[in-house]
Amino acid sequence: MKKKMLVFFGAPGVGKGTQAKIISTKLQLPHISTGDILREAISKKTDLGLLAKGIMDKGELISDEIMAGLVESVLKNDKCKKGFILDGFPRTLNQAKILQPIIESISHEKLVLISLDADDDIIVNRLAQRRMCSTCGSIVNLNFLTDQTRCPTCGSKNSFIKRKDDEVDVIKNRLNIFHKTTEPVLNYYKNHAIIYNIDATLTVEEITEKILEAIT
Ligand code: G5P
Ligand code: MG
Repeated sequence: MKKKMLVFFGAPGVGKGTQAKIISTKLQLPHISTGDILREAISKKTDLGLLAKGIMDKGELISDEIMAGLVESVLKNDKCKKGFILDGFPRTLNQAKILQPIIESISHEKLVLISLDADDDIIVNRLAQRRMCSTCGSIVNLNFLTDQTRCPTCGSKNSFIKRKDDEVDVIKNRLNIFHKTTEPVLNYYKNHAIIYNIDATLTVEEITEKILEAIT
C-alpha cells in the first residue's frame, strides 16, 4: 500500500485540526499538529514550552529551525511508517524547503497537500467562537452547540477552554502572518506536491467527504 503523506494547509481557523482529527481516525494515520505539540510543551512547562508561550500568545511564529527539528524527529518515528497527516507545518517557505529532503529520504511519493480555503471574516467569527474540551481535546464551535456547557464528544461539564491566541487582536495578527508568510508556500508546492483545493465553508461532513474522495 502507498504511504499516505498528507499536509493540511490553510489559514488559522479554517478547519485543519477538525478535519485532520477525523481523517486521522478514519484512515488510522498519526495526526501531527505542530500547534498541539507546542501547547502540550507549554502545559508541561518544558524548555520548548517556556520559549514558545510568549510567541504563541501574540500569534507570532516559532523559529523554523526549532519547528523543523521537531517535525523531523516525529516523521522518522516508526508510528509514521504507513504515513501521516501534518497540520500546521510547513508554514514558511524555509520550513517547506527543510521538509522536502526529509520527505525524499523516507519515500518516493509526493506529498499530498489539502488546501482549505475560507474568507477572513468567516475565520475571525469561527475562532472567536472556538473552544476546546480540556478533558478529551475535541474542538467545538459554540454557535453549533445546544448545550454550551457540555462537551458533545465526552459529556464533560464546564470543560471548555478558550485558546489565548483566539482573542480578536491576536486572530488578526495570525491572519496577517498567514497571508504574508504562509500563503506563498502554496506556490512552492505546485512543483513538489499533489494539491487539492477544498472550499472550507462547506459543512464539516461535506469537507471530510471531499478530502476522502481526493485521497482514496
Ligand atoms: P496552530 O495550532 O497550528 P493555526 O493558527 O494554524 O494554529 P488553528 O487556529 O488551530 O490554526 P484550525 O486547526 O485550522 O485552526 O481550525 P479548527 O480548530 O479545526 O477550527 C476552527 C473553528 O472552526 C472551530 O471552532 C471549529 O469548530 C470550526 N470549524 C471547523 N471546521 C468547520 C466547518 O467545516 N464549518 C464550520 N462552520 N465550522 C468549522 O498554531 C498555533 C501557533 O503555534 C505556533 C504559532 O505561534 C501559531 O500561531 N506554530 C508554529 N510556529 C512556526 N511554525 C510552525 N510550523 C508552527 N506551528 C504552530
Ligand atoms: Mg488547529
